[in-house]
Amino acid sequence: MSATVVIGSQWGDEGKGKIIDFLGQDADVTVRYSGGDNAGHSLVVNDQKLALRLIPSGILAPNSTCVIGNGTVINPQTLLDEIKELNDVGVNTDHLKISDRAHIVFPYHILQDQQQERDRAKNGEKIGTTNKGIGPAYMDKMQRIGIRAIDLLDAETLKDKIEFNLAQKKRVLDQDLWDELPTLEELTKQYLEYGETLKSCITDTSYMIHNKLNENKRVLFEGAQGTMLDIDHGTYPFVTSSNPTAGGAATGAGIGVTKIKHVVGVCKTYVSRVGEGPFPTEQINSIGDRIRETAHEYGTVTHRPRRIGWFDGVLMKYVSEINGLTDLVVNCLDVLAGFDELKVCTGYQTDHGVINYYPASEKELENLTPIYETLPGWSEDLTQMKSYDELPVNAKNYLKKIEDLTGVRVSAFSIGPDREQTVVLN
Ligand code: 2SA
Ligand code: MG
Repeated sequence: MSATVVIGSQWGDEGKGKIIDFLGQDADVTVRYSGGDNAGHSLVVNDQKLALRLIPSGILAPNSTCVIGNGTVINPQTLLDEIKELNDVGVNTDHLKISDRAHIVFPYHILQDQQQERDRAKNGEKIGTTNKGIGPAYMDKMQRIGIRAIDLLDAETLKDKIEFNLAQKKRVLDQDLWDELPTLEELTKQYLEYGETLKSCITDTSYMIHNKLNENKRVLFEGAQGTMLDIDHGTYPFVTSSNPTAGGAATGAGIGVTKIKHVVGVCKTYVSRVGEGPFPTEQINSIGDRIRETAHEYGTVTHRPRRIGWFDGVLMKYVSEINGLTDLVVNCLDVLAGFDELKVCTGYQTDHGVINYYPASEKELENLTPIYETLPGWSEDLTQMKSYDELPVNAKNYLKKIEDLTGVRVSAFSIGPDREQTVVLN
C-alpha cells in the first residue's frame, strides 16, 4: 500500500505535470483532488505537447485508473473537450472516473466570477482569477447549495436545484451579466446531456481508491496550483478557493491521512506567479524578463506573462512544513545557466527585525525587504546532462543550498521539459 502526493510548492506552474507524468508511469491510480479547469498541466510526450486542465496526467498511462475526486469542481464542457482532444491523438480515456460527490461548474459561476472581479476592481483589489467560475463554485459548495455530479443523473433533482440557484444568482449578478445566462430549461437540458454522456464515469471514487489501496496498489495524488494559492495557507485573499496542499488530498479524495506515505514538493530554481498578490522576491527588471523568456513563463490556460522572482528560502521552508514534504523535486535548473551570480532569499527584513517565517499580514508582506545570499552561477548548458556528477560545481552547490534552506532532500532535478531530462538522485 503506498500513496504519494505531488504538490506545487510555490504559486503553481512549478512543472508538477512533468514530474507526475514521470512518477505516474508506475502508478496504478492517479487522482486529482482539488481545483478545476483553472489548473493546467502541460506535458511533452514524444514531442507532442498536451495541456490538461481537469484530467489527471496519469491518463497517459494506459493501465492506470484516473480519478477526478470529490474535492474538485468540474466544468463538464471543458472535461468533454479534453476527453475529445485526448481521443483525437489516440489516448484512450475509458479508465477515467469522476467522483459522484464532485461539484459542477455552471455558466452562472463564471458570470459571478466576472461580477466579483468587476466589483473588486472598483476598490483596486482585483484577484486576477482565471475567470473559470472556480471561486463561486466553491462558494456554493460551502453554502450548501452546490450541484454535484450525481445530480446530473436525475432530471427532477437537477431542475429543482438549478431553479433554486438561478433565483440566488439573480440577486448577485448585474443585469448585463444576468442577460448572458441561458434559461432554466436550456441549462437543465444541457446539463442532463452532460450527465448522460458522462454517466459511465460518475462513481464513488473514494470507495474505488480504498479498494486499490487495500490491494496494495500505488496511488498518486496530483496536486493542482500551488501551496501559496491554498485558501488556508496561501497569500489570502490572493489565492484560489480550494486546498491544493497535501492535506487536501485526504479530504479531496476521501482517504485517511495515514494512507499518505510520501509528499513530494515540486519547485523551480526561481519563483513565478500569475495574477495579483504579494511576491517578496519578485524581479521586475531585466533578470525577471530574461528568466521569463528563457523558460517561456506564460500561462497555459490564460497565456498571461508570469511574474518572476529569485528562489525564496523562507517561503519554501514554510511550504515544506505546511505539507510535511518528504522529498523535493527541483525543476528548471537549466534555466539559470549564464548568470554570473544567483540570489536566494534567506530571511525577510521587517520594521520589527529580521524574520524567517511567512507572515499572514498583507501589509507586512508588502513592506518587507528580502535578505539575499549571493551564489556564483555557471555558464554550462545543462540540458543534455544525464547525471548529478556531470553538473558544474556551482549548480551542485545551488541544489545543496536549496536543501539547506528547506530542510528537505532534493530527490530529483530537471534540466529541460522532456521526460528524459529529469535526473533522479539516489
Ligand atoms: P481562481 O481562478 O479563482 O483559481 O484564481 C485565483 C488565483 O489563483 C491563481 N491561479 C493560478 N496560478 C497559477 N497557475 C494556475 N493554474 C494553472 C496551473 C495555470 C496555467 O496550475 O499551472 O498554467 O495557466 C492557477 N489557477 C489559479 C490565479 O492567477 C489567481 O491569482
Ligand atoms: Mg501550469
